[in-house]
Amino acid sequence: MSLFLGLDSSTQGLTAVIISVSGTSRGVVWQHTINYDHDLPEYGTLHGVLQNPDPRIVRSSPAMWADALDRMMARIAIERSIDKSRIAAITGAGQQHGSVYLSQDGLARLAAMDERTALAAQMDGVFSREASPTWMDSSTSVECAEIEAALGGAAATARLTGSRAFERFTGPQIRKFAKDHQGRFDVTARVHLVSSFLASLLAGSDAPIDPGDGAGMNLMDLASGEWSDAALGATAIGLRARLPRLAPASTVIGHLGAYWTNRYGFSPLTKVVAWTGDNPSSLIGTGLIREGRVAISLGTSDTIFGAMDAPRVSDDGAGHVFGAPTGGFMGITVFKNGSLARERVRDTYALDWDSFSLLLQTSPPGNQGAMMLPWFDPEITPVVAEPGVRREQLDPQDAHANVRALVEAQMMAMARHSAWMGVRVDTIHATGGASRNTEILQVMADVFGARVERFQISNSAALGAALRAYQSHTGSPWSEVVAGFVEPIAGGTVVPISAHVAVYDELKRRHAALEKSALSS
Ligand code: ADP
Ligand code: XUL
Repeated sequence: MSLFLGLDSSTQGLTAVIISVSGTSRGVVWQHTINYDHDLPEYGTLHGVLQNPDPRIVRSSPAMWADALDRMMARIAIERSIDKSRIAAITGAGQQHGSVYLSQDGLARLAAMDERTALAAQMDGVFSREASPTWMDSSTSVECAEIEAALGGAAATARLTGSRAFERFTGPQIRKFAKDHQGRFDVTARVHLVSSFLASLLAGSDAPIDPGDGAGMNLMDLASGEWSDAALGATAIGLRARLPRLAPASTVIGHLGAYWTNRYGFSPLTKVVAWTGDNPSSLIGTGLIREGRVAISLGTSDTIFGAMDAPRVSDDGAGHVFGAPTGGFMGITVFKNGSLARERVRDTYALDWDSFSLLLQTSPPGNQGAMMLPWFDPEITPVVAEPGVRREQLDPQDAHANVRALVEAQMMAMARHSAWMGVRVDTIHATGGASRNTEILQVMADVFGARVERFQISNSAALGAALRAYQSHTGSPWSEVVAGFVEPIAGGTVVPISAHVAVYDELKRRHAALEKSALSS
């Protein structure tokens, strides 16, 4: 029997999933989440990020991400039900696009962490930038325009890197840092992603970036999977020397470093596999190893994604094409006003999730014409730089109508802005924290006219990581890897109601018109 550990360093916390595989007998044996706000209050985050008066600037603490990893490993080490010596391989997933800036000393110290002292106490001088930009940051519009101009426009940038320049993508973020803080950039020896930084800590060496997370940087040539000279040149002078190498997600980058084996008694034979981004990892964790179906993740961000045989880049600039851990590609469209927007509406009317669901259940599909554009924060899809909620025939005091207007708007935006992927959606794999909410999934089923399936493990990014660790260790075919782990919950499927589907077919046209008029004003 072998164990495989998958980690997910996401916006609001770090989750671990351990799977056990012994012949045909397999299952999830342990899972645990560390929440940044509650469990590591000393870093002062709210929803995992640092507060800033400018809503476009959203950063977090790389020291906190490292500290959480240390605490998770400490927790696993004392867990009686887990035989640590049987953990054959570990890998993980990180929130995408976020970047970690290491000093020369910090880069050297990756291989020399002192096992007598907790990791958190060894972070002084490791970073050349103390606060890391996250995927929620939207402060780099100027740099996006500069990069696209240098690469021949938005469409040319998308053809080269898989996406036009997006504010949260790592390249524009690096460019802004290099322009605004040239001195700090000069003393930066390495720019890692959240994923490759944590992989480096585990392996005690400088880890590569995989094509799944690499494609979220506007720096990688999507077709070749190599750094693009043109994109690097458009971003910052001297960048190539500051980036780690690119390598497939299945690469074994080494074994657990001495810090972990000496401090906590993990086995020095445990392999560390390259990490990837949370969405590519969720592709595996929702079982989407072939083109044909999509998954919707209702996490901090709402995302809709699916495997792609060939990299068909979005014409309207809405979505992204990333590398998939299987070696192919994936299409994805991302929305920032996901769970936190739902929480805002829930809290405005003093609801809890049960009463939120009840209001959804007892209000009519189509909401009698009342609609919302829920841009509480700057939005990624469509791009909305100045946040502001729009209400159409919607009384702000009416809790019932606002709850339904929000969820309907989120689902209609997802359906409309994912059409570029060219996948005929008949089944959706739902994941993420809000996927446990059946009433939200009913609106999803009705808006898409598709069945929605749920799975036992709603943290598909951490499960996907555990499955990737297993695949990399054994070289087994993907269909064999996901079998038995990513099976729909019996009785958990939500089916579309045809009368409602017809209502939304019409409402999607009105939603498109409302969105267009809001964007043009
Ligand atoms: P991430 O991995 O992006 O940090 P998760 O996938 O763990 O996020 O999702 C967390 C979110 O799930 C919370 O912010 C919360 O809003 C949402 N959530 C949890 N339970 C429910 C529920 N019953 N109904 C709707 N949303 C929920
Ligand atoms: C993907 C994106 C988000 C983050 C959330 O492009 O920005 O889904 O990965 O962790």
